[in-house]
Amino acid sequence: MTQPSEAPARRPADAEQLDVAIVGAGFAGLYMLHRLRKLGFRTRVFEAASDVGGTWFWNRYPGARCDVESMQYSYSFDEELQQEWRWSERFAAQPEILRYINHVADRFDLRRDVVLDTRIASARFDEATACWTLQTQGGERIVAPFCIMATGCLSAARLPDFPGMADYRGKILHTGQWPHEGVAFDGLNVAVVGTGSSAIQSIPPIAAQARHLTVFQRTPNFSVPARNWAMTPEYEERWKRDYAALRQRARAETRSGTIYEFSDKGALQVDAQARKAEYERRWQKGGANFMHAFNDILVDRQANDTAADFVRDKIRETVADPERAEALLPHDHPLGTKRICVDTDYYETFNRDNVSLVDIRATPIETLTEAGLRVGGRDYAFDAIVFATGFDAMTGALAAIDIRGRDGLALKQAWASGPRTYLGLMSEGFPNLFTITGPGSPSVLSNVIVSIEQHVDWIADCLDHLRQAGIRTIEPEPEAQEEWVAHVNEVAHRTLYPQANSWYMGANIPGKTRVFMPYIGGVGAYRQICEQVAANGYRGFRLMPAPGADRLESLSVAS
Ligand code: N01
Repeated sequence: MTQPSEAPARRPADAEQLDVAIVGAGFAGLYMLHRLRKLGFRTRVFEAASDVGGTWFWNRYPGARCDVESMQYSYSFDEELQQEWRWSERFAAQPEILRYINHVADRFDLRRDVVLDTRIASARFDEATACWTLQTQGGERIVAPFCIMATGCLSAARLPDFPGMADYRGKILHTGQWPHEGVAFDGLNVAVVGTGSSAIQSIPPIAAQARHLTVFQRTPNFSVPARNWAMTPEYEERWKRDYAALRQRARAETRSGTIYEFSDKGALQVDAQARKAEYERRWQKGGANFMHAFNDILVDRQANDTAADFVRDKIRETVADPERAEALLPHDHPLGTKRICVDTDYYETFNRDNVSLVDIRATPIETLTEAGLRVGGRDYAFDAIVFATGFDAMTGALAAIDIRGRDGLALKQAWASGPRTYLGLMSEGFPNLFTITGPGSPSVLSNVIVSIEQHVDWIADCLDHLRQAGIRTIEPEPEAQEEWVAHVNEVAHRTLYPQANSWYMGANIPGKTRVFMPYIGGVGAYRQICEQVAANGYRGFRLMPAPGADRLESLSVAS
């Protein structure tokens, strides 16, 4: 393990000039910095938090853990790194992933170009100079011809705006902004609002600590057991022996960028007994591998029903009180069309004496009160309320920055009826502004590190090409963008996904346009499309040459 190296970068001097400004120091921003620095670009990363880590810096709630296996949820860009790092569990917990990110930051000496505690408030494109000016919340300015948003898809935590929020005297917590000093729930009467992945992970450990835990559920969710285990030398060795080839397989041959045990059969191609046996086998092995028991679970409603029925039966078997089990059964969406949850003892927790479940589907939370909250005229008192209410996904972190492109066009305005991008990488009207894992790319439907690496590599190669070709601006052609948006939508509607009121659809945010945001075509196919676009002279992008020598100044190669 490397020692923490450099102190974080100094604060930006006013109107600091860079070649490329990167926003966000999570997995995406750090790798982007690494690539661009190697190419000789003057680059810095601006990060709102007090340290690197992105989502894994903020989501420190009890039980926070990745549901992609750690041997796969890690960078692949450096063979030595992937050989030397040792994961302690099949599914790594948040502290270990954060240690890993810090290790990477130190090992590649990235910190000296990461400016911490610096929230970017606005980004404006100036047509005359073809430069972006970023302004920090503190008023400092950074000027660069290129700007890369590595702001994450699940980073704008969302607290519902219940009346009375300010009146409540207890502790308000959000899973996505967990206090760094931790929270001791011992002896406390606690509420958790929400039953998504964050809630499903945090409910068991909170219940184990609190005097009493009340879960407020609006929509029951499907969850499969993680069956986490301590890493074995054999399993680790199996991956490391063949790491490069396995990573390549995940990148090129899978939809989700993760190697699972895939099936070439549809659920209805086998008889009921064989189907059940297959679900049972996967249930016992644990993890999202369950979703791959048959190849049509996410495209055929009847196939999906067989898997959903299996999980509902498991819930009935696990939860002792039949009425409570019934209340926990998901019925309103096909299995997996809201992200499948992966848990440790979630359903079992509802057998504890100190856990209650309140259904707020028909009677929503009316208000917070001084002592707690009110539902259906009944007052509940709590020492702490944990909001596991999710994120303004995919667009929220971008919308939080006042981004203005050509002619002062606001990104929020351009995306008012849903995000419009070409390949999820750029948006028309916003030249030289890239988004890593932006809407319209596989991003949240994939092992996100695979998608991050692909985008970072594509953007780095693109910037290198632009520099060599003397190109001043790059921007999608309107027709290419329209076609891509239509394609993203069309592919999504070949699946069951749009049937759920999910955050993929923007449905969790009141007033947000409902459109399926990520690209569901799969990381392998998507990678090929991106590569072909680049190989064909960045087909679908408008590349404008620099007038005279200006370009050489604005895209200097650091010596
Ligand atoms: O958020 P969510 P999350 N009143 O939006 C409820 C990733 N992740 O933080 O379904 C009452 O899924 C809401 O109810 P409903 C993963 O991709 C990964 O849990 O909208 N309830 C829902 O139950 C995941 O999908 C990992 O009716 C309200 C919950 O709050 C994504 O992050 C771990 C409400 C929000 O669920 C987001 O997960 C954690 C209101 N006003 C997260 N508003 C792993 O890798 C919202 N809810 C394991």
